[in-house]
Amino acid sequence: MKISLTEKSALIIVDVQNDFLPGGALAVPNGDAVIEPLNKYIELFSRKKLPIFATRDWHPENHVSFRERGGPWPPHCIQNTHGAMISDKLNLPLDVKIIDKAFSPDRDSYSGFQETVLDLELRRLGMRRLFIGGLATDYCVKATVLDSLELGFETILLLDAIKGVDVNPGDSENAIRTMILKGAIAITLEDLIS
Ligand code: VGL
Ligand code: ZN
Repeated sequence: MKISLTEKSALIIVDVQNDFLPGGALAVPNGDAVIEPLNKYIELFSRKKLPIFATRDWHPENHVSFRERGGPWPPHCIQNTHGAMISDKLNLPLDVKIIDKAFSPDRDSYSGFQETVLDLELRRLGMRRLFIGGLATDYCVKATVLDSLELGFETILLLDAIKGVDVNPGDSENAIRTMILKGAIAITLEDLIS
């Protein structure tokens, strides 16, 4: 499906952090495959001076989602550690807007909108159309896309710039199906008219 980059378009890059990449504490299989396509989207948005946001999973050391507290995950993305840093292979512009999330010890949240200023910032800038990619398809990308739709943004899922954890086989496919069912428009780079 062809879609154009309007002046009200923003790019949202979800959690492309060292811990979610090969060698990281919670590596997403082939997670690094999102970097090259994301760099192409970044280039297109930068060229048009459109805003680029990058979210970070930003947990305290004792976060409730960690196994030692009964959660499902090994410790990952601990605030200010190397694992929590956004990959330096991503060519982010200097004026990228970083959105930290899931920073409360006793609450997990997968969405970039939950308890953050992302919605406020996007509205302040007059953005209506959000292009969303990153990691992981079946967790933070899904939650961010569903909140984006709920908040009334035109929501574009970047199919060639997402990878999932797939704790259960098919989780990512199901997540993609759900996002599309709820109204997300799935595209790849060649669908973009700029
Ligand atoms: C994520 C698992 C745990 C994600 C974050 O960014 O998708 N997944 N925390
Ligand atoms: Zn997390």
